[in-house]
Amino acid sequence: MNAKANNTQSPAKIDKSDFKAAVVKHLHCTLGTDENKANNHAWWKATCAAMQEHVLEGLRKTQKTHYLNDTRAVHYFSAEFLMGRLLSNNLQNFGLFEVASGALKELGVELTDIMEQEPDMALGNGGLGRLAACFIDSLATMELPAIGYGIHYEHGLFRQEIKSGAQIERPDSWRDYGNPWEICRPESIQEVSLFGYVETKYGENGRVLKEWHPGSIVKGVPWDIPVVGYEGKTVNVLRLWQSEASDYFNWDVFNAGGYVDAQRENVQAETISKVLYPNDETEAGKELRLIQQYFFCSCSLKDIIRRYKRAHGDDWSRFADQVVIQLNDTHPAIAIPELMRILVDRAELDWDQAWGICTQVFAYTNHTLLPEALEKWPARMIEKILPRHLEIIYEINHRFMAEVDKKWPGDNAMKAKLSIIEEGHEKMVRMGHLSVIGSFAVNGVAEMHSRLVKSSLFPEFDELYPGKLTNVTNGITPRRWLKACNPSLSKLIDKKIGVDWPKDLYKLEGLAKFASNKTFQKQFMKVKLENKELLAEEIRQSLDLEVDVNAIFDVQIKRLHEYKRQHLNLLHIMALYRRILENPDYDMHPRVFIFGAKAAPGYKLAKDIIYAINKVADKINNDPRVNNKIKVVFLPNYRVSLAEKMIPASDVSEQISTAGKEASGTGNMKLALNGAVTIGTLDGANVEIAEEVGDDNIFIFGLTVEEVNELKAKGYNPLDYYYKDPEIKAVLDWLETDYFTPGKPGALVSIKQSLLDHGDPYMVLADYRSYSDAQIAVDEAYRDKERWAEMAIINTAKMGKFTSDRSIKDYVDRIWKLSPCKIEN
Ligand code: CJB
Repeated sequence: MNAKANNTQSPAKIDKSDFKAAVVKHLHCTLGTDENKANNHAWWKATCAAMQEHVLEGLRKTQKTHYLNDTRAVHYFSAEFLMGRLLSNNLQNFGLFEVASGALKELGVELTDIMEQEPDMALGNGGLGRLAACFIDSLATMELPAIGYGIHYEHGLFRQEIKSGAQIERPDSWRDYGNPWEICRPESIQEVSLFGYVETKYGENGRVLKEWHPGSIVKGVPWDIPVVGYEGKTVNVLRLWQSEASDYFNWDVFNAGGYVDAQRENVQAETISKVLYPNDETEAGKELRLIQQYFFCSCSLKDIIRRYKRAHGDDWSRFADQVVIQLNDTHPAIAIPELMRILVDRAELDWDQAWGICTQVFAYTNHTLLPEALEKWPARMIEKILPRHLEIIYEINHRFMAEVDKKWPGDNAMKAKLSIIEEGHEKMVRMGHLSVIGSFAVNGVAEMHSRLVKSSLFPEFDELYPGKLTNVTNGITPRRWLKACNPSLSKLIDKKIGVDWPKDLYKLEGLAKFASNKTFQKQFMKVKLENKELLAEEIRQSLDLEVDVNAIFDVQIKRLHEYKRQHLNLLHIMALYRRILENPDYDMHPRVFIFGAKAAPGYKLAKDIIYAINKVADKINNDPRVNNKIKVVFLPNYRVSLAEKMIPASDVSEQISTAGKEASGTGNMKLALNGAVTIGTLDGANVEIAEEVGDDNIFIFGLTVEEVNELKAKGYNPLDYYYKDPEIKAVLDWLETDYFTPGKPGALVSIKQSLLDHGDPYMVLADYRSYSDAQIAVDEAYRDKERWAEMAIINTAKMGKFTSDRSIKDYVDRIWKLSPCKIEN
């Protein structure tokens, strides 16, 4: 064995033989197998273990340096982190991808094959969770002291299977055979209290003291996932909490007299971190979900305070200098009353002093305007689970109401509107209001969204707290979303403009001057074709379906939601099919429409749309009259690792949400970065993408936010469009027949009903014709090969703004006020 394999030399010095020796060592010593017996899974684990040596050394150095420098750090609280796979990412970030690939080749193993063994870490639903993952990548890359805090779900987002066209949910078991990256830290276990009652006591000077006697105590066990920055200098950590039964039984409550009920209410401790709630955007209102939120916030705050006290003892005066906590949506908003409880009840600070600290520590990101996604909890539920927190929330609100009265004296309607408590037949706690009141900064996630947060969601808060509401446009990490997922394009870019772009994405601008260069166009489109061939192979494997790589690959990948309007795409596909049936010479460039989407298990219409896409696909793909002009592909189990294969192969990016509904979108950025041209509405970050690439390099259609609002105010009637536009009528009527579902007439009718009988809430029909026209423009543009290549290149070249490094810089400058901390090798 190579002696160097045992030490922790700098990754920059690792060569093929070192890496080979380390992998073999782990095959033998960690996995108890050998080169002849090992299957791909064992090779994958041994390769991860070889990498993890460097990862952990980087982590150790980073933590030591941060400790010695007593750095201010950001703590990113998020119920979701959609990490995907880590091997390729860690290899790339340490600059060891080629070394590992060569080493494994000499051992007779393909790195890309063994990478396929890694289960996705799917501890998130979609955009919000993936954003958190991109942000911690950028934080480490920019050498900023940061910790991600979340939940160590035993089961991440469900695995989707498609049976006879319909979505079936299967449990996700990402850790069944062990996860090579995570480290359990039993030395940092925390205890979390739940249920019980509050006792009021009187201390010295008549001070009111509150004592919470919990009915139940659970253990939070931390699991650390190292987060390797690009070039491997800083290795931060993602700390995820797993719930376990506490060894400690709360006799105190039991003895206090008949609190059997409290015991009955006791949730099974292990269920808390059992499963990720699979709803994207909507709130389930389930007790267990609130417990999950409180569980991870409480563990994380105690962890932060433990670390702070190690350096500062009981001196709270510097807490807000050292700690900033970013709340990823309202899911962790319960952290605000929890910190108040710790400061007032445990540390015995005055209320005002405690509130002063809180409101300098928390910042809140809003990710949606959809009313159903704005979290509210029944006050009675909070009272039962967290009785002391409800008291604190009432006290925060009481003092806040006094502020409102000062600003708008005697205006009770204003008080009712802004109150944290929504009065009604059931009192509800508005977590959005709590978050705005308890934070020093509130941001939306794209210019347009932030404008709407100010003007329509929280206008009075904007008046009350001028400057608190701001914008930070989302971004994506170019390390994963170009360098790692599209190696051929990355190499081409390296050759053209140098290798610095993954850390300074504005450098891509250097490609713009080659956009009309014929040779570069050919090279760029050759890479696209190769990527399309790879995806075609994936489609063959997954669905046993042949697709033509010379066709336009038109891709819509995102959660299934009415506002994202996958059904608009579907209606248009059906219309094209109809045009071809009516006129076999219908002139269009062949197109493959490719979808990837999971629907929340309880979201009936979303599941119906998946079913409809699959049924329409069956029919079209098997109809010889279509003559291969259209293929429809629904790739099951859309997830990060599948996105990494679809995005590099896309020609057209579908971003077709109703204007005003998509807060930002980040898939739009990933696709454009990889040279896909967007067909989209003026919604979310599409607006900023259009500004960057210019109107000639994007296909914008549909109503603007203002037009949507005007039409709604005027009284939108989808029937007007149904009767006026024969194509719309024909397509919707088609859904009612059994044409796509032989023997089952009406199986697709719920889509028609939602559009005609239920008022078409997302104005699909109002935008249909303009979408169809934009698609004709796409078709024409694609036929001009050079023009299309130019557009694709410009899209890649102009994505500099959308690196998550820029988002993080904006957070740092405007909100977090953090400084980088260099880690010496
Ligand atoms: N978003 O993924 C979610 N879940 C929610 O509950 C609310 C919003 C998405 O967040 C992304 C990251 O900010 C946005 O890009 C996306 O528009 C939004 O829907």
